[in-house]
Amino acid sequence: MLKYLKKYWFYCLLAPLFMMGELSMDLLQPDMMATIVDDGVLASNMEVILTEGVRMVLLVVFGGTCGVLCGVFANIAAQEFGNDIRKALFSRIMDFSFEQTDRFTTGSLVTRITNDVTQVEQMVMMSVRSLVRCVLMFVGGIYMLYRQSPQFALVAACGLPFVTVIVVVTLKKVSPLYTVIQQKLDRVNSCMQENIAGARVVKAYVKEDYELEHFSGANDSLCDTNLQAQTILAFLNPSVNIILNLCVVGVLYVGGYTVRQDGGITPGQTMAAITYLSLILMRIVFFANIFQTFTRASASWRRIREVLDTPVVQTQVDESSGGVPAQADGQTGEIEFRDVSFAFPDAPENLVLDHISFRAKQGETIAIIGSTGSGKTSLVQLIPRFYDTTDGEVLVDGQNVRMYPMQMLRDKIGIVQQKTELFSRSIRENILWGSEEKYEEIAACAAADGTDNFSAVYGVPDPVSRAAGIAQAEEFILRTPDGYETQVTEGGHSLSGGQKQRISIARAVIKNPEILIFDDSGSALDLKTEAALYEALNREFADTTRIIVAQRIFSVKDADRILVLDNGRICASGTHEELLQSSDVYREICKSQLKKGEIGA
Ligand code: TTP
Ligand code: MG
Repeated sequence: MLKYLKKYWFYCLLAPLFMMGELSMDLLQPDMMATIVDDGVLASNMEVILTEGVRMVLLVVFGGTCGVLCGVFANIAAQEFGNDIRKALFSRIMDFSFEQTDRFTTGSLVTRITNDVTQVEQMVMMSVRSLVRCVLMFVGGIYMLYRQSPQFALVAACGLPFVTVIVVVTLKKVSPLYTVIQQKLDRVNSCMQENIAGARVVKAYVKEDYELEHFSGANDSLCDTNLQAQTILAFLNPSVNIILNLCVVGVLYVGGYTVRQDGGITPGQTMAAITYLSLILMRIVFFANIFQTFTRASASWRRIREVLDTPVVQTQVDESSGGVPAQADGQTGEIEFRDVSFAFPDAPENLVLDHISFRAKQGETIAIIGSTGSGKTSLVQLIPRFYDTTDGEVLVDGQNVRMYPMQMLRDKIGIVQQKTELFSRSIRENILWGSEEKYEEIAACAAADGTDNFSAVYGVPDPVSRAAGIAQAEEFILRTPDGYETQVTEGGHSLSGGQKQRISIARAVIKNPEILIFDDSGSALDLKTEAALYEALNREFADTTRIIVAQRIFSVKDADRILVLDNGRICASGTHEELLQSSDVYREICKSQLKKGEIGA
């Protein structure tokens, strides 16, 4: 934690300094009050009352100013610190692999980056402000009490052990509950997240009440634990107050007993002593508060550390396999699977891919067909290394994908995933997303030498409209009122399934990658549009290796090679005609789709 605080050491130093200013004023006041009572009121000396009174007011103003400054600096330190941690967390979460995100759950990650950071922030705030104040006030209070009379200090010494025992017992009971509370908060957040994101499904199944109950369960459980903690804490203040009041009785007794003796304790001193006594004993309660904040924060910090300490598996280049590959000439977009087996890390016994071997040369179109759950998505996800293989090797341009720096590998690949994800920005930004820098460069070059190179090569002045054209998205985009500037709502809810798919295709195409992967990307397109898409791809991306995952024979029949995937195994491969001859599975798929007239020509 110090690593993150180091940057703000100056504020962490200033805050306690001003705190000391405020505190000294607080400690001096009861003493001055004693003077006013003893030398002013009892001696009927108006002058003392006035001068001491004015001094007190001035000190209060000075103390208040110090207090404000302390608060400001403590806040700067805590907020900036929290800000840094949130950024660090966010950046680490962005680097997570899919399985790492799955393991933490989205709800928990959201709690960690919001609530947990707030707890830790609070702790920093407390450390530089309340903790310092507490310690100094405790020590200073004892000193001032002793100054009034050593006998008073003795009374305080009798009360202290009792208060300490009460506080320690309470804390022992409460502390473990905080970890539980954070876990339960995770559950509430997960539940909320799922339901807000899945509101459409919940409504479609009229499951609001059921989900409400589910949510209430998680919420009640959180509430119970919170109540449990608060109930224990509720005993703290009254018990300490009892001890405090007993001590006050002690002070009054000592004061009353000696006040009549010559040179004994004065009434003013007795009054001051009572104030100091409550200052000292209440500090222990405050200590308990601070300790609670620390316990909560340390539970939170542990959870933050879990995220920050999670190693980024994905971006690590596997050094054992020989370091970063050099770009070999003439090898652009070759893919090879060498005896690849794969199981998801959370279910290692369940082989999703079973000894897959195939090779795709530059410019080839490989189609993968198979029933749902046969492992098509899993297979293509291994190419951009969303997951690592369990066994065997995936090679791109003759090099194992594990050897590439992530950016280099993923720059080669344009993948349209099965589940389209759009951002709540304009259509143009969604398409350009991931390729902005590249096109800013082109635009800058064009502006510099006055030639429109892009137009010269592609016949269209704008890469976005070229990509949209290839993806067959241009037509519907231009029909929207704002064209490319139309804002997409969160999750792309303002667009149809097919429209979203086409924008995702445009986003992959605009990268001009060596390898294009379409995971079921034609599924929401009508046959005419899909045919136009493949035609455009053949025209513009003849040299790009294409992998097309599909369920429909229509989408795969023109591919150079079709792999028929069945239960994680390639059960047949070849062209459409070859497979019609050789593969029963393929013929079955054809037959079932022919009935619906989908196979086309
Ligand atoms: P997929 O590879 O997703 O199957 P698919 O793409 O062929 O199916 P679809 O046509 O419906 O898109 O899944 C293969 C198997 O892997 C399936 O049995 C479910 C399992 N699986 C996991 O265990 N964990 C995961 O995270 C995913 C995505 C799949
Ligand atoms: Mg799939």
